[in-house]
Amino acid sequence: MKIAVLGGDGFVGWPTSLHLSDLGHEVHIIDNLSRRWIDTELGVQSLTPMDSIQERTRIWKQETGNKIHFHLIDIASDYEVFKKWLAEARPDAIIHFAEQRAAPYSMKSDRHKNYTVSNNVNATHHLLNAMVELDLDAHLVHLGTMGVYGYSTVGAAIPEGYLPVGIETMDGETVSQEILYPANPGSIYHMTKCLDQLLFQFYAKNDGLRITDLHQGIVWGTHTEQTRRHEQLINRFDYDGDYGTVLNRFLIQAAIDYPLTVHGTGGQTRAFIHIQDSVRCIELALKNPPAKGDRVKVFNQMTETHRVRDLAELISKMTGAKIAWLPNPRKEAPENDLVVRNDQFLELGLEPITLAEGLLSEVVDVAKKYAYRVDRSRVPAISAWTKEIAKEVEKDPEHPRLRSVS
Ligand code: NAD
Ligand code: USQ
Repeated sequence: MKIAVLGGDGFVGWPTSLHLSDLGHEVHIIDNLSRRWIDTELGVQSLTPMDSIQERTRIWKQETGNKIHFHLIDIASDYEVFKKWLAEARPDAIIHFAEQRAAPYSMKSDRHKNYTVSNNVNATHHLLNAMVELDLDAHLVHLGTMGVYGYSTVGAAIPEGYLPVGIETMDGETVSQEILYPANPGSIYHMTKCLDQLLFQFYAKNDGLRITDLHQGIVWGTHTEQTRRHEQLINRFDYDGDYGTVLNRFLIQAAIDYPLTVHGTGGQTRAFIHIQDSVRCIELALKNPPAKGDRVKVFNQMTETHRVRDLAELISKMTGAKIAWLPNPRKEAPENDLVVRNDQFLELGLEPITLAEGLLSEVVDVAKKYAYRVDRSRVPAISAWTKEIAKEVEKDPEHPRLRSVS
């Protein structure tokens, strides 16, 4: 297949591009490199030394003989350029990763909120709009988030996208319907993913676009089979307070002897998936497209759930790292349970990689190898969800340093 990977220079997009190229697909990465610019804005860099996208694709060609094409396009602001590219390339499938994906970055200031909404919503809408205009019957696979559901405990498993409901009619009868699970975003970033869901629902219904939305949990790890093949194919690894995600942050913190930064009581339960499973799930989704006229196909792309403090305790036991209990900069439930259905990927043959000491220590080894690149002052997460929380967090005499260490 000819596959366009929008956002293919990113943390999940790059290993996905390599995986698909390895399977023999013709891969075209489209990226505006905004993630690299945001590193510059924040004064941080990936833990791992990443080469330019041109250099990365050159090494891939040298190692495998396969060409990955790169096109520098901003799909949120260069609509005409993007449409022209789609019109000429006419890909069979499009994987859409190209959004601003960090919740803390999306909550930093009014400017960051505006940027996240306009970038993410325009990116998704431009893609859908252009596909209709060009009669492009490509299978669109979007990377969404578990965060569209919220993380509240209702005592029931979260279904894959749709919730069966009974509605009482005016005659007093009950009719059954399946509706999109009620959206309950916890940040501006997560809200844009909820808006994406509605855009998909409309374009599938109105124009018959074939769309799969993958509600993905937190991705951890760094290597995949292909990124291991050459030092210069290495994946990016974010550890800073805005882009680093919790488990990867704890692993790098353990490696540099920095107390593990647990927010609040660490009672938040979240869904997780290893990067190798993430790329495999995308392959499975590509092989199983919906038919024209079908509703949006939704998969929960996660393999296990964990409570944040349990992860911290596990890593602390494994590495001897201390745990720091910090004021939570986010507005989120201090404790929640989370049970998630993921039957569809399991039925399609996914064999989940679960949190095993071997894999965790492999990431700690990567972190130790590149520890010299870490700026410890960029580790604290200081982006606050509300002005009130910002005041509370700033009141802490040791802000942004650590408050209590156990
Ligand atoms: P990332 O920030 O590393 O990659 C996103 C890529 O998209 C970057 O290379 C960026 O330059 C590009 N991009 C952003 N806006 C663009 C635009 N307007 N035009 C062209 N390119 C643009 O993020 P990631 O971690 O690889 O996540 C990829 C997708 O998966 C995101 O949509 C994210 O919401 C979703 N996701 C990620 C995780 C995770 O834990 N990393 C979990 C669940 C879902
Ligand atoms: N947390 C800590 N300490 C830290 C960092 C985070 O306790 O140092 C806590 C947070 O308060 C939160 C939880 O860990 O309760 C998860 O935070 P995170 O930054 O790992 O994940 P999140 O903000 O939800 O976002 C990440 C990705 C996003 C994706 C989402 C999937 O950045 O793109 O959509 O995971 S999910 O969480 O399932 O919605």
